[in-house]
Amino acid sequence: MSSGLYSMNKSGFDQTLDLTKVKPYGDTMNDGKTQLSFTLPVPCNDEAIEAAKQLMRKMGFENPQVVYYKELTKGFTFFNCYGSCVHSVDYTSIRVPKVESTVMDMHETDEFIKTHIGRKIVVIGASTGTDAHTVGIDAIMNMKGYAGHYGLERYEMIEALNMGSQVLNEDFIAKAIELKADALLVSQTVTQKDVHIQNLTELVEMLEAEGLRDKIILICGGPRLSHELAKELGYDAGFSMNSYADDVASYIAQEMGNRKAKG
Ligand code: B12
Repeated sequence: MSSGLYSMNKSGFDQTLDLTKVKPYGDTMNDGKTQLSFTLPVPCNDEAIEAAKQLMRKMGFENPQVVYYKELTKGFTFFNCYGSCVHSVDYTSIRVPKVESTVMDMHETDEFIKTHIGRKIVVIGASTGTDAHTVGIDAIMNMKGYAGHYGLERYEMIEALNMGSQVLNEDFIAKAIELKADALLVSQTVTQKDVHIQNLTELVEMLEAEGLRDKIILICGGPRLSHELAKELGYDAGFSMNSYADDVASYIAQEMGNRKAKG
């Protein structure tokens, strides 16, 4: 290991990490090496390969290489390519809005709820609108949990109801009223044609019309969502990939505690 590094130094490879000019890392620092894949709506031939390379140069990649290509169907060709990215970003200037809460495990959250709320809290979740993806919301709510994190159904101090997928916003709100929900969890996986924005915005508007928006902690999640987008759309918090029940349960408990403290 150390002799490898030594020889790399001797061979003159760039080892400088400048966080104000970060670019992809392939074999050596700052080589910009990137893999990307895309499909072109052209027949699978030599001209298609050349078109893919020209596009990559226009995208800012030097030394474009097509390492795999295949006809998807007549008139469409799929490519896997490598190239060296000429651009860089200033990592030091990046600030991403995040959910501000301390992540606790299930037992800590249950204790927190007992101490600070003094009753079980009601959480209802669903994948709303036309969205048929259930795995994300199940990962958060299911008793068995996901990736070693127990879901909300397992929490002693949370009454959790998972309504499943393709739940209409009307039905979601009706259930929230019936069960006096403290928090609503919306999962949106499909973002094609911005359908998630429509669904998520409609729910906020309907909750406002019912006079419920301020009384409920409203949370959305999904692989293409972010806390920043969630806030823009009128949600209290948004969670994305690699989030677990612990994250959202901690947030709900602490947010309810904060609201209670403020009166
Ligand atoms: C399984 C799957 C399906 C299954 C769903 C079965 C089911 N019961 O869920 C079926 C086959 C039905 C399906 C259908 C479709 N699918 Co699909 N599907 C997938 C796939 C392969 C996996 C999704 C998944 O389960 N991920 C695992 C879970 C655990 O991850 P997750 O959802 O990100 O959840 C985590 C976080 O995001 C977060 N989270 C999620 N929700 C919430 C909610 C809250 C409140 C919180 C706090 C956190 C949170 O926590 C979770 C755990 O960390 C993805 C591709 C992929 N590999 O991701 C495509 C994918 C999501 N599908 C896609 C598409 C396009 C479709 C269809 C439109 C295809 C079609 N033309 O018919 C249909 C849509 C049907 C519909 N009406 O919704 C696209 C979406 C593209 C986009 N950005 O819009 C993807 C990305 C595939 C692709 N590359 O094109 N699909």
